[in-house]
Amino acid sequence: MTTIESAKVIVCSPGRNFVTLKIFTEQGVYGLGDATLNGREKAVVSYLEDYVIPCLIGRDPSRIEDIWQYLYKGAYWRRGPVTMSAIAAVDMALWDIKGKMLDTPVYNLLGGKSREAVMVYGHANGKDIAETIDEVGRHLDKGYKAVRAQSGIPGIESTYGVSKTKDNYEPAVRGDLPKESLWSTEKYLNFIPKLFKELRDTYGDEPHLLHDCHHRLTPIEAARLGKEFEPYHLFWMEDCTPAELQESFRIIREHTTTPLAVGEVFNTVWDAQLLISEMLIDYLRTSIVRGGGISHMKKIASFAEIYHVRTGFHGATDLSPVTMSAALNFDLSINNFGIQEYMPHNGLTQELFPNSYQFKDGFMYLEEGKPGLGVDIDEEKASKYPYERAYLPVNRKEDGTLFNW
Ligand code: CS2
Ligand code: MG
Repeated sequence: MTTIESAKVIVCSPGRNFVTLKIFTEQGVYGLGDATLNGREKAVVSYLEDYVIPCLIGRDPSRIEDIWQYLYKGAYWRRGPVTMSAIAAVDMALWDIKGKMLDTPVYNLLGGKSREAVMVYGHANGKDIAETIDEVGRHLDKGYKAVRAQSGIPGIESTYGVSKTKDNYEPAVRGDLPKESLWSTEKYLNFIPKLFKELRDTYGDEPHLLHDCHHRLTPIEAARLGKEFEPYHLFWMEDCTPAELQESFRIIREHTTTPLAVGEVFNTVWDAQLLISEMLIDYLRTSIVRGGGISHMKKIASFAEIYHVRTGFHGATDLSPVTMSAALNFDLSINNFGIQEYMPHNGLTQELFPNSYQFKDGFMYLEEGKPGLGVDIDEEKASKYPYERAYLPVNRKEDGTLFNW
């Protein structure tokens, strides 16, 4: 029997913070897990170092399910993004070890490939409609079949998803306190359908177009927007309303056929149980790093499959290449795969996290036969980029009311 000999947490910041768990077996095989929680990274570091790692030493790393249950039920205080990100990191690392010990990619342990490649969507954003249209065109020229479009809103100084520079949008801002922004739902609702009319007029019906409302509408406002989007048949309208109240999606569903995606902030099946079982959504966004790892996400995806709900994993740059590698192994294998978000990490991050995936013509490919997750971390290089606290922004309505960011 092999045992877990040690484990450590590596925190690095190649442009943004990442938290990586590395678990070592006595045989010298190690596994990696992503534990990055944007804006609250150190909380997960402590949860792992102070509470979880001591419980792992000496355990059999092949007992992935038992260790998952031990960390979930054994904590007494269940669920939540910190707890479930820590459990996810352990779970990813143990699947990585299992694949390496069996000399096979993790997708083979999950039932093998159901497809050769994974359709991804890119992020196009611009300060106004014209710039956003150009950015969508640039992504289509790169071969993307699916593009998310986010635009600046006239009369609002800055909004979610629109970056000043043209590289990918990174919302976490280094500094002593969160940046505050102002928001107007009225200005947004009166404007955003125009963007998608122009996009369809410009690029026709073929490209998959997506949009992220980022938790900012009430259910009836989301119903209105979904209806106004219908002529432009979006691939999905994401996070259209805060989803703690799962039954609120019944109102949206009654009014519109625009497909709904939700769940990047969820962390267990219980956050989505009613949304899935009442078919109130079409895509579940919960990622491997947020949703308790491969083991728990496999259970959620199987539950979702019964109700025609497909996966649409979150894949912003605040999920490390370890999560992307785990996600692609998962995406390749399950039947009810929908789409994978893909925001390319910067070159330095790619250097610190050597990986086996490659974008080509709108799809992501995993290098054949790489055992485990197919990703590594260059600890020596990572040590040169220490953690710097960064906060996600805080959002207020124009009258000062604290609102959803
Ligand atoms: C967004 C993210 O990618 C998405 O759909 O919702 O940009 C999200 O705002 C960040 O991941 C938060 O850290
Ligand atoms: Mg989102």
